[in-house]
Amino acid sequence: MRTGDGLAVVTALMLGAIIVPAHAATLQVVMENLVVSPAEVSAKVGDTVEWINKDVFVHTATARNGDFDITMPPKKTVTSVLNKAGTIDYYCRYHPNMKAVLRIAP
Ligand SMILES: [Cu+2]
Repeated sequence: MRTGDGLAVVTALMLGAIIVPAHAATLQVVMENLVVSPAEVSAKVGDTVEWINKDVFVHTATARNGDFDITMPPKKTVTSVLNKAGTIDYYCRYHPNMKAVLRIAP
């Protein structure tokens, strides 16, 4: 490889880092048999969470700090976009033993 080629590659990589926006991810949180899994999820602002309720009763993902309160009807999936950073403890209002943590990076 000539020196010029190497420089071009490095330049392309640098441009890529600047131009390509961070990909927003979609994460899945499953509620099944009264358990939230995974119990701890790391995400970023802009990511989408698919809240999947596999049980036959309603669940919620209720943030202790009030940042979100999502209701999942039985056997339904609800999506929400994370728009605020923070480490959020959340639980189900109907089954307070269902607890999990969502770490949202800025
Ligand atoms: Cu519940």
